[in-house]
Amino acid sequence: QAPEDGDVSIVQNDSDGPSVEWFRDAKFGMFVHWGVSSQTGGQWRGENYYGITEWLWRRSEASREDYLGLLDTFDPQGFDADEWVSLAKEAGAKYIVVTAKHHDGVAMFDTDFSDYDVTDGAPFGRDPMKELSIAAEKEGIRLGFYYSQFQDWEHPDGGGNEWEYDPAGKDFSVYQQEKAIPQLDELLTNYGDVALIWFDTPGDSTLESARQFVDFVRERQPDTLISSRIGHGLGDYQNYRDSEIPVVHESSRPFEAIFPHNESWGYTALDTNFKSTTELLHILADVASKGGNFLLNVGPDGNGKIPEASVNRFREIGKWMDVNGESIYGTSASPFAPVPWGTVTQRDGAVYLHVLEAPASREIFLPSGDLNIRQAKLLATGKRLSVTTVEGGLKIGLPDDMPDSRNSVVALYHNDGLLDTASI
Ligand code: H79
Repeated sequence: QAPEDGDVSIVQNDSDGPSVEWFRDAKFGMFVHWGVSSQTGGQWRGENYYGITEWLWRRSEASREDYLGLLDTFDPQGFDADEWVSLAKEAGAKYIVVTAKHHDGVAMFDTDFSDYDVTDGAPFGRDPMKELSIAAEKEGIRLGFYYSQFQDWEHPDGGGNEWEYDPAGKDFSVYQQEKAIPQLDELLTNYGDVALIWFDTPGDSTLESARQFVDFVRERQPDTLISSRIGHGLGDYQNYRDSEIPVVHESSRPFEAIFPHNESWGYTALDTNFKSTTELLHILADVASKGGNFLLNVGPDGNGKIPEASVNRFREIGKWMDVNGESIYGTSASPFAPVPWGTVTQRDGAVYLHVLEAPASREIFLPSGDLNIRQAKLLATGKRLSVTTVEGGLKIGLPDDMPDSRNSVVALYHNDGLLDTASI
């Protein structure tokens, strides 16, 4: 079953919830899936596990001893929090979300409420969440924690581990009270400002249980945002399915579209089919044109290193952002129906045309004649472009040599303020 975020038609946000403005404006973030299973890269005990490697325990149905034995070898001496944070920064990401605890139940931070953490329970002996929080604070980038609130395959009463424990004898509230809530307490107490808690897959958790998580986060850090995968229509922003971009985003909550770089969130040695930079830049423009954030994943390996292919792509995105960031950060959804040559974003007094496929005619049509345009130019070069009023809209002339074959942005500066979304 695909992870869904519950019934989004019943949004039960508390009206005095945290401000989502920074999140709405951020537009690009770095997701990090890292855990003890990252050591295997999908190859374990003579078997190849193609696809999502963070599900290794469930997929292999290994015994508790065997899977949790991966802690005994977890010693990523190559982990450097500054390196990860600098890469995010260089790429133009405004926030980082890192797996503090995934479904396997292993804490990637120092916890007093489980024996299974990488600090006391592994040779590593360091607290990577602590190191990341310090590095992020230093670089001025926000840090959020992924915390699997329902599935916990290590705790006998955790959700989603029926192959290991008898469901009939389980009491989810025991897990919630003795592990999940106390660990969230640690994460919201010992790591400075927590930008968000990325709850995932509500499973068959109850509304009461979800409410308890929300109330607890609010009480500890009132500004911390909560993902909609807490379920039951709760949460401060909306997640869609993995790798899904909505056709139109209709909720008043901001949204986030999440993508892995290849076919796994956790590190895999079996899949080098990374999405190209072009593809990633198109996703970025597409998501922004719907008004949302693009959260792009990396899966560092068992030594704490982000795969070179991901590093290169993040750097390329950063170079594009340096030139074209004006058309992404702080923008809102396109006011136009879909256009064949690309996507559109806007802010007060500006419309940005993301030309993903420049037509051979070197002319693009915008279905609005109402724009009171002062200037049209290519962001990359500053080159002025011609704008002509034609039947039903505007025609913009493009040069033969577009500056960036992946996405060249045309900025139209006008005098009409912010245009009504989807009104044209
Ligand atoms: O953290 C990432 C995923 O591990 C997590 N959400 C994203 C952000 C996630 N939780 N649930 N799912 C994804 C759905 C996964 C379903 C399956 Fe499977 C896992 C299908 C294939 C692997 C079930 C278990 C069927 C095969 C193994």
